[in-house]
Amino acid sequence: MKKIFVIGGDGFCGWPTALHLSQLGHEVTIIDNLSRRKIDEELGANSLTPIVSMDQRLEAWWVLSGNRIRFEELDVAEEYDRLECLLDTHQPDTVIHFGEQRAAPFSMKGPNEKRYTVDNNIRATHNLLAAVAQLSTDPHVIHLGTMGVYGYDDDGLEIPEGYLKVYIPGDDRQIFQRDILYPTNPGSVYHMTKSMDQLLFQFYAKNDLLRVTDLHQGIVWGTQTAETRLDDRLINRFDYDGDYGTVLNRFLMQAAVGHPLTVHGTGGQTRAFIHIQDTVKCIALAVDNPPPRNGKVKILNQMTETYTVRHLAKLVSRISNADVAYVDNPRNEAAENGLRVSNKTLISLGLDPITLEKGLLDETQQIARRFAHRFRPEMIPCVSTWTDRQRPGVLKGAHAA
Ligand code: NAD
Ligand code: USQ
Repeated sequence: MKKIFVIGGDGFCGWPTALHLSQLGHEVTIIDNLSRRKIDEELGANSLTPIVSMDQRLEAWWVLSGNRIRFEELDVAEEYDRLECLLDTHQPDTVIHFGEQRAAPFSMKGPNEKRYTVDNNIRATHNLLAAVAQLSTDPHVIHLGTMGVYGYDDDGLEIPEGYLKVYIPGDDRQIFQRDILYPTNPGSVYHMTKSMDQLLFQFYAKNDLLRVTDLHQGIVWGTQTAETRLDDRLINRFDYDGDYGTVLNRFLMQAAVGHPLTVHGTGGQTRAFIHIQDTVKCIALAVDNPPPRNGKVKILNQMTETYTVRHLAKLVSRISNADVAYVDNPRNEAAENGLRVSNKTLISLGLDPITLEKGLLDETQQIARRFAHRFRPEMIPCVSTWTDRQRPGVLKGAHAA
């Protein structure tokens, strides 16, 4: 069993991961500055599910499971000395890094949010790497990256796991071969920070021989996992507002409250998806399978299915009778794109994915309908526009399909 630090362990992916690893017998410490809860307050938003304080969460877990999870309230981007001291004192085997500002619309709201996202994310990642490089032990760093670093060029190529073999013709017809990071093409300031993270990992893996796994994750849907279901005090957060709510969870919530499903533009954007239960399984697999100290970052694509946004709307509409509304797209993104992704490593390690077809109805009934009374209608529209050429994604002027 391992000593594991979970940075960002109060968040949507981090909390169920911390519980799952604790359930498996690992000794877990959560590090979080609780910034996600503070941003909700600033935005006037809330999790659809009622989440209790970190102290109450951990007390409930202790009573139910008999396992203690330690918590340190710490800003990884700002408090370098405390971070280094914690790592030195506890000497974790694995550090899982979820601690970043993760919403693309929030990162595009204005200069303050752009600067905060870059400052927070890049400094958090770099502080962690600099501190780990200082240690005498050699913890495995697992980072939650994103599929969005690859961009959404639609030319039919299956996106490989992080690296691309390229053949470059030289002057004398000699062909040079290189293994390069797949060229990044981020679509928001948030996604750009994840592209920049990649270079930080590449450098520290090469220079300090750090062992790093970067999980390029698709959009996570669902709410509950086997552990968060055990008690309402362990419930996971469910974001539905125009900044933090991701597309499928927003559609599920909209269907539950009788709001038309807000498809941006034509809905021809194809994206990669994964259920939250599979997220925690993948991370446990990554914990068990660290890369060798070979100077190279291990990059895995952590996704299970791809869908267009309009297909998702159809699926949700079919089980809920919700109307579908095509609204202005507030984002500067391709109206239509294809997406083929290789996820062969996690499948080969034993991941058996939860599919949308199987999990959707359950999710709608157990979470979206149950907590529908908590939703704030004013939080539904996506009003963060990428440039002044885009319009907010509001229902006004849109037609129901
Ligand atoms: P979240 O916002 O719910 O959780 C992030 C947590 O990190 C929060 O609890 C926040 O308080 C904490 N945090 C942020 N900055 C910090 C700092 N400087 N110091 C300490 N703690 C800090 O986000 P999430 O949905 O759980 O995402 C977790 C990670 O997974 C992110 O890096 C995100 O980019 C990545 N990811 C998420 C999704 C998704 O669909 N949610 C998909 C792909 C990748
Ligand atoms: N969309 C709609 N209607 C809505 C909300 C969104 O049509 O009401 C569309 C968006 O325009 C976009 C697509 O749905 O084309 C996906 O948007 P999203 O908010 O669900 O996902 P995204 O902004 O890409 O970000 C989320 C997480 C982020 C993670 C990323 C994985 O917030 O942390 O990195 O998914 S990925 O998309 O694979 O890069």
